[in-house]
Amino acid sequence: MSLTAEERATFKRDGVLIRRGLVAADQVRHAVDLIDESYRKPMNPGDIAVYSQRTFAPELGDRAELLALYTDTGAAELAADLLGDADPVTTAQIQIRVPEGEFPGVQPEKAMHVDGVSCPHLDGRELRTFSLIVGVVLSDINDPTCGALHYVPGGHVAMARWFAGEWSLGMTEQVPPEIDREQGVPFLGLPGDVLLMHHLVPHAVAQNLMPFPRVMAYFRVSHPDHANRRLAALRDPWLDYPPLADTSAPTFRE
Ligand SMILES: O=C(O)CCC(=O)C(=O)O
Repeated sequence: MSLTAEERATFKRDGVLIRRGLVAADQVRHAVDLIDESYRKPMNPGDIAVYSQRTFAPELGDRAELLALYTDTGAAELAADLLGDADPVTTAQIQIRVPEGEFPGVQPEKAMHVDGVSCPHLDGRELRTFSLIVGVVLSDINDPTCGALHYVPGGHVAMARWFAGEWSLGMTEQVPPEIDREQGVPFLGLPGDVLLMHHLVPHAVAQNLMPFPRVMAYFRVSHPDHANRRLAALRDPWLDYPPLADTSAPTFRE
């Protein structure tokens, strides 16, 4: 499976690409059944904050049914197509937005950020970056108020400029003020839809005002050289994307 020329251009411009229905219904069902079983166990509201920063159902992170959402659906091929080459992915992250009505005040909105930089729960000098995030929708996300991910199209270019010119390691700001003020575009979709998002695209996550959980599985994908050049990859959005590096880069909202 590979990307079309139009998809490449979209990814280059927006930093985001969406493939609807990439994951087959039975693959979705196997994953949902597993997560559902774990979610039904009594949950301590105090743990939800920790799960929201790391992963829900940490015991399921290496389960074949979850990893297959990335490895056996064509998503891994699309990632390799963007990056030229990619390290194998060995864990799945489950992110659930719990219904606000059931767990009031426990899971506030997540502010605009890029993953792995200036994380509030980590040492500010520690980078836990990667190249590409792949998100698989596992519940109906038809309404932004059900805890949708909101992303800033083209924000990867603005973030690279900020990282290169104004940011320094150890700063607590996660994004510049103009990005912090953005509402972002809600990523809406149905189970089986897949999002491929550049590591520098800023995103926020809304509270879930619906009565059912919003469930996503995420896979963090790295170019094999990423770990040796984390800082440089924050400042050059195409360093980890050799197949895309030779075409001209758009500027934010050009
Ligand atoms: O819950 C989500 O959809 C995304 C979570 C997120 O932004 C993160 O884990 O960094």
